[in-house]
Amino acid sequence: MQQIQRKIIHIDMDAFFASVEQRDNPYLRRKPVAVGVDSPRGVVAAASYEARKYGVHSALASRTARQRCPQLIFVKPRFDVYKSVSKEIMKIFLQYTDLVEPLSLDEAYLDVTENKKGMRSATIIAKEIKAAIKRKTGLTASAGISINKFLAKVASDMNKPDGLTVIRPDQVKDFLLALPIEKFFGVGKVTAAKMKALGVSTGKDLIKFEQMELVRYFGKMGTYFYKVVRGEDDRPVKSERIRKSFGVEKTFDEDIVLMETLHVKLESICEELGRRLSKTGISGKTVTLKIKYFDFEVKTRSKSLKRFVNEGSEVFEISKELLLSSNLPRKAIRLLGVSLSNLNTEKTKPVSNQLTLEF
Ligand code: DCP
Ligand code: CA
Ligand code: CA
Repeated sequence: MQQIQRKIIHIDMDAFFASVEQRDNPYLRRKPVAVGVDSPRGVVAAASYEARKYGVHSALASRTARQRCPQLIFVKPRFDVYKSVSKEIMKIFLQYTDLVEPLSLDEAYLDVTENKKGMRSATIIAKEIKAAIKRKTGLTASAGISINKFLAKVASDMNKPDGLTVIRPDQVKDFLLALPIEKFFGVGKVTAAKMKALGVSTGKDLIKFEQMELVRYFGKMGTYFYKVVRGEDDRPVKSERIRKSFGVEKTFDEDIVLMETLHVKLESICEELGRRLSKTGISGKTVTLKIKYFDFEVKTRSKSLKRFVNEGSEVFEISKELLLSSNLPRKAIRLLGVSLSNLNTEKTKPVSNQLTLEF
């Protein structure tokens, strides 16, 4: 069966928080700016491109940033403004397709294979989107265009700022062979060191490994590496609009770091969910925990069960486990949400497509 070739765009705003500050305060333009707090324990959230020349970047200690660039100007973050810019760009994306998957405030995947304007060129769509972002917000974004999420994301990062990078189907193979291993999404410092120890520094080295070997070295990620280096990544763009779920979420008055406090909040969210479930008679097989951090990054973790659950206490036990997932960022949390999906209200599949045995 031939699969249709998808057209995926990844859009990411340039130096997002810092660019918003430079837009709103002309004094900051063309100067090294760090968004963050200049206190002994503070860190840089975002650095303007002028500041990056000095080695100042996100997550760097403010103190170190100041040492690297003495004339660095610190600006306090204004999350409300970033959030409203984010809403504006999401609105632009939705003019082209409903298949929009935001990854954080400043970036999203779009599947434009079928689009609302009947346009054939994803490159022209990306150009129009960049122009609309500039017109509506005064800011620049970088776009990556390719056949899957992995390649689109790598592409958007290649010609920042104000970049537009296309990896066409006929270029995919050569592109991946030449790609440095650090650029493979999911390769952090630890994995990069492991790869180097195995003699892997580009896609060309990676593609020589059998899937089994990669799984032995990298666990589940091994399968992912085996596939993406071959240009295979069939993860769909998941829009929020078509999700069928039932949930409760709560934004806190103050961001929370302490695990004990988070447990208390989580329990009350689950109790509320349990009350609503028993009122409506709804139950579900999948529990999803949603976490929004202080910087509006959103992560979700899910667990699927073989049976339906509808009790708050049971949902609490599962979501508590999910909250402890080891690969979640450890930073202040602004919102927790718990939802159930795979609901008992969904239609079950008709039995007619069962295998019938011929005699
Ligand atoms: N952010 C943060 N803390 C981090 C990383 C990012 O608060 N450790 C915030 C500030 C950024 C925004 O999220 O402006 C977007 O993050 P990106 O990683 O996309 O970085 P930038 O948009 O700042 O720069 P780039 O042009 O490289 O995308
Ligand atoms: Ca960005
Ligand atoms: Ca981003």
